Amino acid sequence: MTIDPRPVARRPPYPVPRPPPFIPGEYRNRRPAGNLRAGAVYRGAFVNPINPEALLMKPNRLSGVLALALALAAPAPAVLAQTTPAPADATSANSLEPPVNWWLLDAGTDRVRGISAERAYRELLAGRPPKRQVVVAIIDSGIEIDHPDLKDVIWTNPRETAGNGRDDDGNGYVDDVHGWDFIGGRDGRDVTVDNYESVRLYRACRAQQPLTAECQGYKTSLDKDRAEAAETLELIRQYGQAFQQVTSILQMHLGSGDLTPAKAQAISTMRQDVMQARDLYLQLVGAGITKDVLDQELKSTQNKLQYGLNPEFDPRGIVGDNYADPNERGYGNGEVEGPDADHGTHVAGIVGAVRGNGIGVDGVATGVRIMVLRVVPDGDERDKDVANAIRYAADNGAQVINMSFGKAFSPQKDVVDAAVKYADSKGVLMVHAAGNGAANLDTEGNFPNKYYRTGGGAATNWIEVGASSFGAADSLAASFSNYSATKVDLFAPGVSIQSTIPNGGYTRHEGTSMAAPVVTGVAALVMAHYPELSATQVKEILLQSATRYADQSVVRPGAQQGERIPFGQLSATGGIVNVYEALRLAQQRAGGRN
Ligand SMILES: [Ca+2]
Ligand SMILES: [Ca+2]
Ligand SMILES: [Ca+2]
Ligand SMILES: [Ca+2]
Repeated sequence: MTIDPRPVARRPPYPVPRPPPFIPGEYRNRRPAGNLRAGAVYRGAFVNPINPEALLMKPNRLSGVLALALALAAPAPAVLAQTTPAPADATSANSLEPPVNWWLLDAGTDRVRGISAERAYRELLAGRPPKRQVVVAIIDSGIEIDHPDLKDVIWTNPRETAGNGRDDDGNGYVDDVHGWDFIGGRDGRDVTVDNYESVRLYRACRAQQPLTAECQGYKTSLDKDRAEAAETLELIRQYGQAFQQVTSILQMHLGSGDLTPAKAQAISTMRQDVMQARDLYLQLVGAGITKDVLDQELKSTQNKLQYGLNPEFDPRGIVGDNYADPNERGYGNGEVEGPDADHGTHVAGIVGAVRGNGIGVDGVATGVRIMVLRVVPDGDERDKDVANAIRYAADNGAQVINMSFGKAFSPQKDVVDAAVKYADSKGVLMVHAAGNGAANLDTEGNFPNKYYRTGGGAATNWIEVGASSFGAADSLAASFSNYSATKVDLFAPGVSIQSTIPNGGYTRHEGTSMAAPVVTGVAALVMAHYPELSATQVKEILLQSATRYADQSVVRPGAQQGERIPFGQLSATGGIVNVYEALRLAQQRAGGRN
């Protein structure tokens, strides 16, 4: 196979973002437009003008930090002289958020471009229970299976006895009760962090001296990434200091009691330094930045240097497989939550958090059971594990597979392709997130994908999903979403999506990682109500019934100067998935029965 040695395309620093004007009656996306890049799990989109691709697995708040850091050029105390007044509505971090379930609402009746799920349940599904349970495999970072809003919809392997140390159903996996963890060891240990694929490629080729051109390419890329991560680390440190200074000035002015946005807003004084600190503080709060967020970013960037971008670090020994054999099966462990299930738990809730149980959130679909396949570490997932997880899903009854992850290199793509081909032949629908690089996928590698590397051809039962947003009409495409008029099929809501997280919690995340499970949920719901439809038919129904915004002029993701482009040029359909219309079309296709 050929390996593309080019580093992922880099983009020059983007212009300082300014908040868009607030349009009454429309929800505003507070995220500044900019260049974004994320690999591994597509959680959030992370604006990092210095190192677009090194910032993986980040909470999205950093975008605001770095944007502001850029805007302010230098950290405190100089920063205080350069602040601009905070937007009037920045007094609460929540004031710019859309309704918590905006993505389930209807463009017509609710004036927000959701997927019309609530309307579908109200008008089409009332009194109509699903005709079958649909098993949805979620290949991700692990899922909290006892989350109160998920525990009733987690798949249980009917033919496996838990904890007896035997492979009761003979599927090659011992005690696989709710799925499988492909990045854990027999002894119960789990991989938490791993390298990026380009680092593994460099490690594999560096012994041969002199380095081949390809290997030199990986090395150059790695050196650059490390230097940039170090710069980012310094920036975060400086920004932490500035934040600290601003809050201590305000705290001192206020005297006793906690500093809150409301208290800061109420401050009025002749003292310039206090007023400037107040304005900057309100800007920070408006961007969702807290000390915790900064601490998190610091830790995460340190991890990157220590693990993700460190060729001397290789955690694979924990798994204990023969990594050289890409066709090996059966390694891993049956504990599927793992050490950091935030991303996978969030994805799972979007698909199937229990509706109407009076707690937490409502997922898209009723009638689903979620199979948990843990493959994605903090770092790049490995092809062998992706392939095995797809095969596991296809062999153990999954009808839909959600894949909210991706990477820039895929050295064993043939193994993944074979698994995709297998799942495709068994009529399993695969849904993949397009990624958060604000990139055109026509020109940038993004794996896995439906195109077979060897022999040509592509999977049929595959949907590639970009992320859409609420807010002004021209922000319909999320500013971080990858796109392509041929390689992305449709868009789905992926900004400010409230869903489940570990420890029984809930939070908002953004990313194409959130958009893919919206589509997965819609597909599963259609399958649950129309068992007679094939995966291919369901895919066609979702694409054909998507709400078309082809002529809507939108800001192109990653555009330097807010360049506009028709939404129709960002995907094959120019549409956003819609449950209501999908169910209606399914009804017609199924022959008008029910
Ligand atoms: Ca088994
Ligand atoms: Ca067993
Ligand atoms: Ca485990
Ligand atoms: Ca619920």
